[in-house]
Amino acid sequence: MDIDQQVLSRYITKRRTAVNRFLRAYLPAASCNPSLLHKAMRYSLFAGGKRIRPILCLAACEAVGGKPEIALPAAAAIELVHTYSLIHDDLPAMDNDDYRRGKPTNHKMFGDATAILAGDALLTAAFTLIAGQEMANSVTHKTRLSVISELGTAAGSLGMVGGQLADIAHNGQKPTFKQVQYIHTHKTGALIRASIRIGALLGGGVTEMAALTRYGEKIGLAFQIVDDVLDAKGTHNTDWTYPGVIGLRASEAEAGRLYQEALHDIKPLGPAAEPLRQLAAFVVERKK
Ligand code: GRG
Repeated sequence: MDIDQQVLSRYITKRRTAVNRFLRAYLPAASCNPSLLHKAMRYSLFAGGKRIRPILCLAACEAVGGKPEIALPAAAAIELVHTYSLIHDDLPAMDNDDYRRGKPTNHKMFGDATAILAGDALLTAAFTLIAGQEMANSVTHKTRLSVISELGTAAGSLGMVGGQLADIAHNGQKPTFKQVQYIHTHKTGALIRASIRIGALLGGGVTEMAALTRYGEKIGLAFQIVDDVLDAKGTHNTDWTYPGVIGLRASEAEAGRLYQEALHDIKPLGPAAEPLRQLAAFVVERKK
């Protein structure tokens, strides 16, 4: 893969810093009442996530000729939704994980009830952010409504939450390829697809939207397949994963094929889409 590690790493660091700075300023301080809740929200939000979804959002905005600053609040909102999903996913009633982002999970630190509420508050903060002052001067009401609709649909029962339910509801049955594909495209893919579409919307993209949507779908699925492959090389149970149903080698090949197709999809966008090309390579080549 033609990936310039130094350029990409600088790009990612710059965008990640902008997202983190925005989020630090936006979220109520840990001392703000109710302090326990704000502490818990900030604990998971600043535990060291890669920020890949907001960075993809900013890159999609650039790819259609928009200034990334326009998309920054929405990109930050996407990270709020993502962090909520991780907190809830780690709960005893779901995956029951002790560690996330290299640190004890939210419920291990603050207890189940506070973790549920921290997740709830992060999810609602995402929509308050998009509807609030942060985007009022730079984005029309109509576009903001479209962003809210994209994010709500991707996060909800027809997207991430629906995929999560399918993932936890299978109770030891043997998976079919179609079932695993549904889980991946919904649980993980929907929010990544929305990150791209929201960035493109805010950048003023119209004719590019279909191509970017296809790119987002392929990169979203590739992201989860790579995650499965990394897990399969570790000690995780692989039953309901791509390696579990089609094998490790075929999963790696499938991620590579999706990457190539995603590049093909955005070929007409020219040099402005170079960050998206590099980020696609980052998604399929990452080691964590
Ligand atoms: C509980 C509503 C609800 C949804 C959960 C995203 C999700 C749906 C669950 C997380 C569990 C998981 C491992 C999902 C696969 C997607 C994935 C690899 C998430 C981790 O995303 P990264 O790698 O994490 O971007 P960081 O920490 O870098 O943000």
